[in-house]
Amino acid sequence: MQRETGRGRQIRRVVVATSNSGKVSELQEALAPLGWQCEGLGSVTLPEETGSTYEENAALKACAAAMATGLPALADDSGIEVLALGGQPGVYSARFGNVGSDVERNVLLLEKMRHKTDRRAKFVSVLVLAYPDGKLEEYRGEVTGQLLEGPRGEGGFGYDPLFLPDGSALSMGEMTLEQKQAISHRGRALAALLAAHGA
Ligand code: ITT
Repeated sequence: MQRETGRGRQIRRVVVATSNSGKVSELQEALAPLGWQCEGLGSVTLPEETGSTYEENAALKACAAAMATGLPALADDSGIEVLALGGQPGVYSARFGNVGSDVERNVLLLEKMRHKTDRRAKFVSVLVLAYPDGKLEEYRGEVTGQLLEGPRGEGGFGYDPLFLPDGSALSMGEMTLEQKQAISHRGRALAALLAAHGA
């Protein structure tokens, strides 16, 4: 695979290569200024995330969707890294504790953080835009903050209700989609993608 640098190529349609509905909303909303037609995964199944980095896993997902559809495909691999837990769950955030739901993962994370005073954490997002010819573009975004002692807000998805971004009075679960996009890890990665494509 060859990684592209510089300005992105002309695109009319793109596959949003994620099965996470929260990510679909964020990606579609952010891509609107580019005028790209966003397609869902349809019958395409994303591969197992066998990589040990966000970059590898995002590339696996984006390439699989691009190969299967013949269209450029955009995938996100992301996670939350908690300093007091040595950076865990990180790249394994979706599988944390091998429990099934966002709520169960949040309960587990709060349990592991009980009595911990250092609550610093960061979200990381890596976007990979893969073309059917194997070329890749890669964009990364991060946001630092603190883990709350309990959930706040009903918005967003995943660990959002537990995360208070630095400089914010609102948890990411209390933000509107637009507020979250303006400061979030994925919002920042998307801003880099938009800039590279001239938006
Ligand atoms: P796809 O692989 O289909 O895109 P996924 O949810 O499995 O969906 P990841 O493998 O990238 O995605 O796992 C990232 C996990 O990290 C995700 O399930 C959330 O629990 C968490 N996460 C990532 N971005 C987040 C965000 O913006 N807000 C809250 N939690 C987030």
